[in-house]
Amino acid sequence: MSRIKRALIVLASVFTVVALVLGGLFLWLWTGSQVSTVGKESFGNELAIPPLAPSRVENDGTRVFDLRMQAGEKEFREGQRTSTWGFNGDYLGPTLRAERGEKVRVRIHNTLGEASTVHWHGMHLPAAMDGGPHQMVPAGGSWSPRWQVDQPAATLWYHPHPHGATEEHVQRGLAGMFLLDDDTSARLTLPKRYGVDDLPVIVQDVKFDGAQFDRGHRVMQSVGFLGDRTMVNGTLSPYREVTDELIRLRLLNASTARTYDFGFSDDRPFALVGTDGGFLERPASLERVQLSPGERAEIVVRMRVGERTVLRSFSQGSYDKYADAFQRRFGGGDDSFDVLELRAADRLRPSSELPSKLRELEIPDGENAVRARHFDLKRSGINGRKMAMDRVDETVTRGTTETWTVRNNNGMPHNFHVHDVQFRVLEVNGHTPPPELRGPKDTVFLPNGTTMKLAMRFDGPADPDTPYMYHCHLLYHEDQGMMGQFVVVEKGQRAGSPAAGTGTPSAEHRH
Ligand SMILES: [Cu+2]
Repeated sequence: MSRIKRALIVLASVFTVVALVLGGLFLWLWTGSQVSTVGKESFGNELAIPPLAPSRVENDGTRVFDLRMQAGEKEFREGQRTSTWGFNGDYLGPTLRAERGEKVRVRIHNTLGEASTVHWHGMHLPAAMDGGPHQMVPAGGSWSPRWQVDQPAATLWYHPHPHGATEEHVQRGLAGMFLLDDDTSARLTLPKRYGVDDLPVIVQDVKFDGAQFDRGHRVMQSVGFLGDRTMVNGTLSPYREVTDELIRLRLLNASTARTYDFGFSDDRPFALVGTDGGFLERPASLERVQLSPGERAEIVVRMRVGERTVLRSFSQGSYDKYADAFQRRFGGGDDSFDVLELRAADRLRPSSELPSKLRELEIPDGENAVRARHFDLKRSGINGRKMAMDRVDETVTRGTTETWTVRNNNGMPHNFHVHDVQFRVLEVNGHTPPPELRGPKDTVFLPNGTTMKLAMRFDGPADPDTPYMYHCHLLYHEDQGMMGQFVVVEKGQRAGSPAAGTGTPSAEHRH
């Protein structure tokens, strides 16, 4: 054999071995990356319902809440004490509730060992009250934002937003619901007894390492943290006994990176009545509703006497829902979870039929848009730029409507959240949006290859120095800088210069 021939054989053998090792490694990662709890949950724990936050009304009519950010411990599993953070308790927070037109103030006290913020996700309010990265609440400090509720009834939520640490702070347990009511929600014959036939459903994925949370990211998980099981309202393997024919579930995806595709184990249809910012025009009958981190959906499901059904998150096995097989597998899109078991009592209270019409939408249709903006989503930054605290990326004029076209061609899933506004989805890849995207939205999921055109109106007030955020709500991406800032100004006014560092809470100085 010639020397060349021998060398070639050795080279070919080495190549084959390397290829086999890499192939084996990939196969191991591929199979190990799929998680399912379907059929494996015991549903042995009664679902906890976050308490309604107490409030008092001051002489001028302001409703005042108190939120204390605190460290604690919670026994998610018997005998295992997990270190946690929470509002007014060990994990998560109470449900705040206010009416349209009401003035509210929230007295926040941060007893944690580090600075954080509290952001009112979905709320229309002045930028200085928004609780973004410019309104840091120092360790041991307090902050009392105030605003007047001026938007339709909706299921909103609150969570920290400190730049670079949002994923960790939410994961430790800082999140809660903020429900808004109005004349329409009072009038409509929908299930509305909180904790009885109107249930908050805060879904998070979680992983344990011994007694503690495992917050690590696995190899190939470019979306961020993905847990191996789910919990609702901080309850693992939860069940809830229900005593009414119609049950309203206020679904909130409070996970840091995971996208769910909710439905029921027996594929029964349900009525979608609301999206992020409130009611749809009319109920839509669906079998699935997909929610990426930060999104909400209000659904109403019909129960029969004595039966059980499971709220499940299904594999998102189609290109439309989650792009290609590779992204789906490593982004959690192939995973499935048994989330919550509903157990109907042997006698059920009759419920009124659902109204056929819910409300007139208050979101703009884009007709009078004065400006079109474009946002290209990349993990390395939006429109090619990483978030900078002292840079205003977009300046919008108070009282105007704009269209924002958001595109994801980044080869991985992202979503897009805009502070202060509820927008209308005009188009998804050039088509009319499906029913679940026809209501008021503040967060939308964009799998790779998606372009969405949104219409939003900026009602102010103007504050050229204090920016609102727009960002990917996959919190790992947001922390890494997939975020930009916009200010609302009066016509002809220029953007100011926001503070470079993490600011002190500006609201604190005003009263
Ligand atoms: Cu992202």
